[in-house]
Amino acid sequence: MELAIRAAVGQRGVAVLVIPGDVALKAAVTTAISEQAALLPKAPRILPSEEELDALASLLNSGKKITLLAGRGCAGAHTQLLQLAETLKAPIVHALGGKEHVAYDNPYDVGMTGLIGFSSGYHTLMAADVVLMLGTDFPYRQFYPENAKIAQIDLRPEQLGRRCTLTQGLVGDVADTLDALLPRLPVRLDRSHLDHSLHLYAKARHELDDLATAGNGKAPIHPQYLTRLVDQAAADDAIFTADVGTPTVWAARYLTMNGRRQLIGSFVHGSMANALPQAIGAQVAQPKRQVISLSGDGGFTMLMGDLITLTQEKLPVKLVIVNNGSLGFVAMEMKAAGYLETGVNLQNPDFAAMARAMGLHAVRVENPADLPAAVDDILNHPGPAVLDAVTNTQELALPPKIEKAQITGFSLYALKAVMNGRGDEILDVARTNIPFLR
Ligand SMILES: Cc1cc2nc3c(=O)[nH]c(=O)nc-3n(C[C@H](O)[C@H](O)[C@H](O)COP(=O)(O)OP(=O)(O)OC[C@H]3O[C@@H](n4cnc5c(N)ncnc54)[C@H](O)[C@@H]3O)c2cc1C
Ligand SMILES: Cc1ncc(C[n+]2csc(CCOP(=O)(O)OP(=O)(O)O)c2C)c(N)n1
Ligand SMILES: [Mg+2]
Repeated sequence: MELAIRAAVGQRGVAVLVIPGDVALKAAVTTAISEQAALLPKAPRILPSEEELDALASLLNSGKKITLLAGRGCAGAHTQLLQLAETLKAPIVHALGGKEHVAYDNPYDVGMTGLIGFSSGYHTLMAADVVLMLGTDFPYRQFYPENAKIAQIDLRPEQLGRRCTLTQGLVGDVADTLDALLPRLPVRLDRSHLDHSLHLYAKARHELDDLATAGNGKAPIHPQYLTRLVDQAAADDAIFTADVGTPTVWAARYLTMNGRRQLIGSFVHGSMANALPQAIGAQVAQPKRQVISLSGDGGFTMLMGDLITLTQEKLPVKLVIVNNGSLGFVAMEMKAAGYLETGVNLQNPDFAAMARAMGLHAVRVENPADLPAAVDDILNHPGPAVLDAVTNTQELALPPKIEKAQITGFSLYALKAVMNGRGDEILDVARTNIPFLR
């Protein structure tokens, strides 16, 4: 048991202890248990060598446009990260895993990059001549600049250079390594790359904010508006979980982090139906905190039986269903690849009525005008509660970088839709996506 505890905590992972049934039935031997300090030694300081730190300092000093790419490994390193950005006058782009640790109270934040990121995150990374990756395993190769020099700091050597070709790889803890690096860096004065990136970010943010409204006040509800309302009404230390699918997109773009909130998803494995079970786990672990599951209708219906767990275990999880009647993310991928979407429409029941029959408090909303009150009602309900929000089916979340192939694919989709007599749908798609295509 002690070995398993040390392995799990020390290696930041999972340890599996297998106990055969007959052993479990035997009387426990009374051997001494290790003292706390021996059971859980404090995490070691992991630092690159002096020569490597000097080499990194000179690489950074050689850069004209330095961009920092920050990920989940920046947890607990917010102060050092901001000091580094201030010293280098470098914008900070984040990977999704870094959102909760990086983006808050951060005057250097220029948003996320990647398919569902912000255009500013994409452009800021691509414009760099030197990139420093900090505690990130950002996976999408086509989003790394081809001609920049890239250095990476990671705790685990096997993570270095996994996603792009490196000029330098350093094994180290982000906070400790930056503490040792900062005294080696002269303060820069040139803010041009930073200011340009911040300008792009403000523009991208503004354009996304424009979509998070009640629109003309008529149904259907925009999922961006739903997420914005949930964000505004959620507790200061809420734990959010988001399903794989468009709920991940809305969470990445419209949830505000503050250093106390958390965002959990199946970001690495990308497995659907994660939000409800993750919310159950989070609520059991943190009974006093507000836990909000942003579920897709597809994801939710895959594990719908677990609603009973909420009533049975008296877990006050707030379940927000982004009910777009579709496996929306996959529909979008099909369209972008030039296929006419097939097999993605969902025939849903009234989820709120169903939840009420299972003993939960539940509200169904179809009209944007009813949404603010419904969100408040669900989030303030003392027990488990379900918000069934009927949202727009055609709310595409196009990538910030639209590849030529994808544009061709999009028109191929349109052509196929016309030939299939689904002209109305194309108009819907066009209308919803004009702001993205501008
Ligand atoms: C539908 C969907 C769409 C997605 N789209 C995007 C997208 O557009 N953009 C995006 O960014 N992601 C996206 N993701 C998530 C993506 O797949 C990755 O999971 C994510 O980018 C990884 O974030 P990360 O690098 O911060 O975290 P991780 O993958 O967890 O990497 C963290 C790294 O930090 C290291 N580390 C940990 N602690 C420390 C420490 N103290 N010091 C140093 N190193 C440390 C770890 O060894 C690891 O290598 C999407 C996921 C889904 C499901
Ligand atoms: C177990 C599993 N099956 C299939 C997929 C492929 N997939 C990714 S997102 C998605 C659709 C999700 O639909 P929904 O939960 O309704 O969310 P939406 O995108 O419509 O908001 C699918 C089928 C997956 N990631 N995991
Ligand atoms: Mg859906």
